[in-house]
Amino acid sequence: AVTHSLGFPRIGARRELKQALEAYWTGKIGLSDLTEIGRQLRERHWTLQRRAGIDLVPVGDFAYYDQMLNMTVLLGAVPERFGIGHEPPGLDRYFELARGNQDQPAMEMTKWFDTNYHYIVPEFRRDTVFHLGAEWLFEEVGEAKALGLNVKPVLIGPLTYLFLGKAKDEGFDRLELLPRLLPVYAQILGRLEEQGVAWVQMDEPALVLDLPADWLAGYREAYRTLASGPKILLATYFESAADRAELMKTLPVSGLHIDAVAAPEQVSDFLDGYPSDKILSLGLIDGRNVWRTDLGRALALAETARAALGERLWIAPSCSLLHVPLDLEAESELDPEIKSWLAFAVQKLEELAILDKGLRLGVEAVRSELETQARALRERATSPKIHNPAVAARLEKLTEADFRRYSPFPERIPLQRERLRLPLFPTTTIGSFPQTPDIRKARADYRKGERSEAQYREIMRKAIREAVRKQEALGLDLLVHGEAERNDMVEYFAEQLEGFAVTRQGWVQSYGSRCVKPPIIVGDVSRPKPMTVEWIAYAQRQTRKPVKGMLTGPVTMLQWSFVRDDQPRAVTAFQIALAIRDEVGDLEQAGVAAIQIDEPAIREGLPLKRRDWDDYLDWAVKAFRLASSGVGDDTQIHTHMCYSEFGDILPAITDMDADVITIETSRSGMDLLAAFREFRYPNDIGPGVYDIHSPRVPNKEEMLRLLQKACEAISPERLWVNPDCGLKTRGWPEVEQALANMVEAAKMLRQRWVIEG
Ligand code: THG
Ligand code: ZN
Repeated sequence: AVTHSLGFPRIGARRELKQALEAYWTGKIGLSDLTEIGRQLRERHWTLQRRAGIDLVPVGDFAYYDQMLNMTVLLGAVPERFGIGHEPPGLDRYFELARGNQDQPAMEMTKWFDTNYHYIVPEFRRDTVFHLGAEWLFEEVGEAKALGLNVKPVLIGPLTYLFLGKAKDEGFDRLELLPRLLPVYAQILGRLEEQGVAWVQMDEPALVLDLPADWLAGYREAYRTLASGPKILLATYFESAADRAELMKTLPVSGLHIDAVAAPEQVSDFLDGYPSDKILSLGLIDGRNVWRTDLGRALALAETARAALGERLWIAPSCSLLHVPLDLEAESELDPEIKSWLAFAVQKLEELAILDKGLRLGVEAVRSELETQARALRERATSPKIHNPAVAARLEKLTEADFRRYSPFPERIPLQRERLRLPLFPTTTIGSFPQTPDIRKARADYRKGERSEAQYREIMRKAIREAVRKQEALGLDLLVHGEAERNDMVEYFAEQLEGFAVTRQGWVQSYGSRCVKPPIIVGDVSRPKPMTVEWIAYAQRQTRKPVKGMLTGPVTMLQWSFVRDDQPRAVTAFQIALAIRDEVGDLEQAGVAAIQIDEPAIREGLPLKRRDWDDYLDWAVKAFRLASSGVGDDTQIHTHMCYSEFGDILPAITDMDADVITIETSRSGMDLLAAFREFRYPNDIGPGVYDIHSPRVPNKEEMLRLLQKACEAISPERLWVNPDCGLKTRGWPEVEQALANMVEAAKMLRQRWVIEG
């Protein structure tokens, strides 16, 4: 079969692209240094894929910031507000789009489907026009061809491109832009054809979403218009496209790609009456997760398809490999047994090559590879590293009462107020304070063994003492310890929990130059010993004001990790919830009166199809309640969420029954609060009054205005005063100034309230 990949990680084995980008942005290297590193990475990654046996290598999956932003400049759809005009932007202006400039905020960023990758959202207006823009794609095709490679340019298809953008004019439907957009796609395809390109991959993952009928009709129009150029492989992934099978089969394209990992059952829907003029590409290797493939099963599925399709069967990973780390070989410290269960991008291509060999030469030819893989999978299925009977038994014994606080909120809140002794409009922060170079260096040195544990702990204690002292001086009411000891809010806990594995080099791009190392949930989760109590208790000993305990919630732990594929997500979430519940209990025992359990990822965990929402929200809310409900009425549970847009899940958020929720609102001028008011959110709420994503220090009048606006939506005794999010990415001087203004604003509000009230 023809083997291909839909896209490949671009950041580099040692995050070379990240280093180069950040060095360029700070003026340490020049443009030609940056573009030379980009070129080398492309060459290295293409060659690597070719050597692994990939017949058609993807071109156009590389980007200096984001592949969606590359589409925007390729289509000449740069927002007017940047004043760039119709000339294609060079890299400098391109970075301004992504990161903002003196006059203009950056283009918005949001999650790419249900992955943890963020793309730059196209901005559309009624008068948006398109024209052929940047030459980058054609240059890269030239580069790859010069290396003697068979190339397959990758574009985001016109409907998905429009659907994922945002209409910036009121009462205007971005689908109206399709007729203006298609001629530019046709031009791009024409240029690629001139370069001798035979196949173009058009990513249309929007097809797996709940699309309105007029959008579906748009697919017919679009692909009829684009039928005359190079052959088109229309790619869907992340979910089943079975609902669209009839539409897709009748589009005038030369091939379809479907995800046979996320939705293996759809293969038969597509094979059934598959048109004889099209190839079918099956995504057989999971591009979203890190587990080795059950090659026997994948080969059997491929053989079924081959019986129907013959040479018209192509095979590939399920989606772009952008979402997994590059190479497992870099993980020299990972437990060898666990390692034998895993495959990163490079290993996934090796798996694909085995499938291809099996298809070409028969199962016998790959017997030993299949055996080795099957043995690893059998060992995984029965390993004591995975199965912890005590965890299973504890889940078994849960009752309704474990998911409920003792008393309802109206009875709890007076007890909490009395215990915490907070004023009206209490001030607090979300949890993290600036991670200073000292703190980062101490952690790096400790990891390298250049610093003893005792020295490391003393540096962290000092950071905590200073954070507490600063908060006291600022006059904040509910303090935090500042999280100096944490690298990342998920990794920190994953390192300490049984059932998780962490990597040293397993970087996955999050956005631009930013990466995360998602932990791997390998087995049943449990907590061998307290994870945060010592630090919080230390902070509490430095002050008479209350200090909040700070934890990451079960849904966020799950969402930002690679998850088990051998049990439902809900079961894993409940296991994590129990581990956190133990930590909450220990914090309470240690006298901590307020405990925050962050769930920033709860909204983004929503399944792609609406029909799956209720089921997800049901277990996600339960997981949070399981983690948080073990405390007495007078212990206050906080939660925090960012990336707003939760208008549509407010009932679920209310169901979480946190005593206090802090949310991101300042960027939207408190718009979100209208939703909370309409819904009559019953518990305490802290709408952020200070946008921490920008170095700008808001003044007290500005924050007071936001608070007064908040008072119109929330009853004043329910209102908290806090920033939008954690402060770890900011510097101390701006943080101190902004928090001083925030405390001042709260005082002014209290005064007015006393006078008027
Ligand atoms: N932690 C984890 N996943 C996340 C976030 C997180 N996913 C969603 C969201 N937050 C993504 N946002 C960011 C913001 C900053 C960084 C990464 C993702 C970042 N990373 C450092 C870098 O690339 O330099 C690496 C940090 C490190 O050394 O661990 O700045 O907060 N798990
Ligand atoms: Zn946040």
